[in-house]
Amino acid sequence: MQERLSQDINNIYVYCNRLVDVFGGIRMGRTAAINRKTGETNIQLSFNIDGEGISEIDTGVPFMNHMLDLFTKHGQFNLTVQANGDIEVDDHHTTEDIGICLGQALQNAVGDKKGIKRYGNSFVPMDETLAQVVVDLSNRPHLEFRAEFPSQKVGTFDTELVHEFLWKFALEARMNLHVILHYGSNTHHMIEAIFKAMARALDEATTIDPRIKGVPSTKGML
Ligand SMILES: [Mn+2]
Repeated sequence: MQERLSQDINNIYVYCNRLVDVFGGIRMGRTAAINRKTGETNIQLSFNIDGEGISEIDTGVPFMNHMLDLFTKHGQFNLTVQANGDIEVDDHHTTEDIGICLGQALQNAVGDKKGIKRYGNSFVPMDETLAQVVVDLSNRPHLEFRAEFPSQKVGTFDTELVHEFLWKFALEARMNLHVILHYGSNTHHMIEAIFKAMARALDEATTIDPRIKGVPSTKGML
């Protein structure tokens, strides 16, 4: 009940902000909604930076559902994703296009970046694995990916798609994203620790620090 209410409030923010974007005014909350349809995928996504960790994820790719669910929880975001993609081919297009939509949503939701911490760094262990993710919401897209997975598959999911997802996410969010897998042996643990560390690093980077006046850059803009 409470989750449903929170999600409804999130949707109200998103729809109000759409009206604000069209007609002008002040945006409510740090939210964004993305609808993207191509010959390969059809994706509806809504995102709230200042959420309660509530997700409603249906991508048709079970492993991505699991990753986006824990990304939302550990980042204290709210996220809904409805994706219908050509998973009869493989999970490539769907995974890549969710990365695009989530990146656009983050970039839109974070807005003018006034008062945010901008940088985030997080280490997350998962049993034998230790992952670190460092981000800079710099408006300069870059993915530094220092991870190798021992298995090519987790369930039916191709593990090479993790790089594909993260690169499109970094590109569209226009952020520096550094992923360092320090050690580990279980591929499921490794990917999960990366998504959790990324969530926590982004939670930190998007946090509003009352000491920061304006945009946190000596250039005066990001
Ligand atoms: Mn798991």
